[in-house]
Amino acid sequence: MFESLKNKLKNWKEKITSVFKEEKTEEKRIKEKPFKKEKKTREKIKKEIVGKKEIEKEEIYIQQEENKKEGFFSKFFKRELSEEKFDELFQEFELTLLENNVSFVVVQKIKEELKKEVVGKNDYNLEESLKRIIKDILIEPENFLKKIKDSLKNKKPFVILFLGINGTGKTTTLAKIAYLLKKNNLSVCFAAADTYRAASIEQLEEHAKRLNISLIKKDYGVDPASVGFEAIQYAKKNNIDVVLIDSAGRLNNKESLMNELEKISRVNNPDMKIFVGESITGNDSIEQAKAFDEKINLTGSILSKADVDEKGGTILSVGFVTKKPILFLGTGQKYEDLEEFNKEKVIERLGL
Ligand SMILES: Nc1nc2c(ncn2[C@@H]2O[C@H](COP(=O)(O)OP(=O)(O)OP(=O)(O)O)[C@@H](O)[C@H]2O)c(=O)[nH]1
Ligand SMILES: [Mg+2]
Repeated sequence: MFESLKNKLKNWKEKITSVFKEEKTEEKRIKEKPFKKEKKTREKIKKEIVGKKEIEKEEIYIQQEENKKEGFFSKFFKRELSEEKFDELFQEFELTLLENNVSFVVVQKIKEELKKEVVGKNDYNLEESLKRIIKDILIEPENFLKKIKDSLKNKKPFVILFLGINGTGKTTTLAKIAYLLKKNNLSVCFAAADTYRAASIEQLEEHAKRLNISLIKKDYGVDPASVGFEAIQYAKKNNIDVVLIDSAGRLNNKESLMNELEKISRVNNPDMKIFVGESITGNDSIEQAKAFDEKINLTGSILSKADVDEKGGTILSVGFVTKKPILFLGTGQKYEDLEEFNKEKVIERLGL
């Protein structure tokens, strides 16, 4: 996971650090040398010139020359990394970040913050700065199970709607969540509200069987909002804690399908609306999350297929762009392959 971005980050950190070291060495060398030279000249002049007035004149002259030189060196070298140099070095890094699925706004944010920390500073710790900046960009989610358990004290069932475009892993992720909830002693039922895609109901039925969970289904082609509604009624009657509503994949630019999703949300009033996107898709996932959030106000996202994501940029960007946390990462095809999102873990994976 994240190998590509991790390696690129490492290379860039080394590069910028070596530029910093070179400038420091150069500064030391130049600062020491000219003053030794000036001292020598001064002694020589003192010996050569006779008469107090002349010596005073020369003293002033030499002092002026020294000041001039010191001014020049300090101006140049006290700014360890000039803004121009930083921009030049960042340009390459910017490309790397974009190539690794980091969204443009996040790249600009990193640039702006990093600039504040390193340009014109005598000393800086690039690694620490990058770590802090990325940590600030990521959003730590609330504890998922605690949130559900707290809510159940006041209202039952807790309803979660899964949504997103086609084939991102919505149904698989829903089943993984069911497995997690059951493991934590919460009862669950499924609403087969993808009444559109062929075999979608049978797919969910298979998970229901394996996990020993009740499934509420209707025919293909019926209003998906009504399936959610029935499942909630079933849960109320049977004292079930959590209803998980599957939904059909839909493109965020298809207005009628987005309106249908809004209806599912309005009718069933879910406690959580979770966008399931692929972590490998990059900017597309980020744009989709934004569009779904604008339409139905997401609780957060789950990014699937993080196990095959070499880049990691989507994971860095989705939260920042939607201002909603990533709740989990999907890390494989088994029920256990769901990892609670954790800032520290992401930072660690990036080698920071
Ligand atoms: N490697 C990997 N594969 C995953 C992950 N999550 C889901 N998949 C696979 O992605 C494929 C699509 O998963 P589904 O759960 O059917 O996706 P969906 O969003 O419900 O698809 P539609 O209902 O057709 O829109 C399946 O082959 C899953 O096994 C994951 O975290 N890692
Ligand atoms: Mg599905």
